[in-house]
Amino acid sequence: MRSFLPVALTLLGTPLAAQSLLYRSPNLGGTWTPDGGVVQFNFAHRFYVFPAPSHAVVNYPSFTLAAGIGRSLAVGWHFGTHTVVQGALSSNESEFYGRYRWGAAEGATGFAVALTPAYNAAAKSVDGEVGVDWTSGPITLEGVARVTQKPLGHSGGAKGAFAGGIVARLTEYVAVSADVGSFVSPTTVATWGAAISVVIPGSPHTFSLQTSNAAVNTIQGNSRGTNQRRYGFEFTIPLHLRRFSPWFHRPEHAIRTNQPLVNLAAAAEVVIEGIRFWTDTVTISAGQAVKWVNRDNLEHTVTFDARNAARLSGSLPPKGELAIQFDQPGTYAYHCTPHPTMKGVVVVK
Ligand SMILES: [Cu+2]
Repeated sequence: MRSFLPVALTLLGTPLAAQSLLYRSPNLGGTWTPDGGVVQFNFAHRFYVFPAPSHAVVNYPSFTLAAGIGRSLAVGWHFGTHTVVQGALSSNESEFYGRYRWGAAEGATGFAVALTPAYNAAAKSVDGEVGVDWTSGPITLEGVARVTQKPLGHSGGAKGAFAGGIVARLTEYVAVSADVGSFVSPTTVATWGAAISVVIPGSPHTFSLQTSNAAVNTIQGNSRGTNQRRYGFEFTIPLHLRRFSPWFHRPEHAIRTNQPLVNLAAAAEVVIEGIRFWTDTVTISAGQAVKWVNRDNLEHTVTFDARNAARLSGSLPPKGELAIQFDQPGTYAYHCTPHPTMKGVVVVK
């Protein structure tokens, strides 16, 4: 069926740069939600080396799996191992959470607030977190307030916890971060953490080297200090479900290619630089293509507002290009998903 379905050609297509360790410290879950249609997998591994003579190593792997639902909403699962706390039924800790985020997109200047209700299956506890972060230039400040109904290892009922952190981006690719936190209780050990994080160039992945006295990534685990100095790393992996769409759709719905657009001359070009589309409106004829050229070291998207144009949308890797051919006359408004203030219009005559 050719009716509306134009041809979208993506050059150097990669998944969106999603959740980034350059905007949060190691023991704060952050306020991030993946974009709709993106599944985020973050793997963190910390270990502790016992002093001499044993030098035994204890490993504390944990992961986060989260899916974006529409805008600013996510559901996820935190899983941590070796939660050795008195009263725990298992040495593993699972937390299921939802999150709603208001405010600026991750990495954009301004405030963001996230509400994260959760259920900790190991503690059989209803937990929650309110997180706030503020980003300006190279600095992000973070603060969270947490409440846990039944903290692991404590018999005294519900407890609150507070934590704060700071991230300083030294370059586009490298950041250092630190945080502290604690349950509101004189008998618990405060948490601390520090990390150096990097963007892996040309990829949507970020990686950090960390040291902390906390083990796992749940609301409770992020609040629970130990007397061990642990070391480790975290790796973030966004998975764009659209990548897999050819498995579910017939190929004529969208043709994507990594080949250069040799024969498809773009009738209009839109430059992206400084988190801005430099041409607001371009006008072409049906059958012609528009090319977007990304001069930023950031990933951007051309995401069409209208639902029936959604399949035209695409993403541009840092310094990448995207060309989209329009078969049908119409007015196509679009924006950039990570930077919603970036807007433009394609008019097809
Ligand atoms: Cu953008």
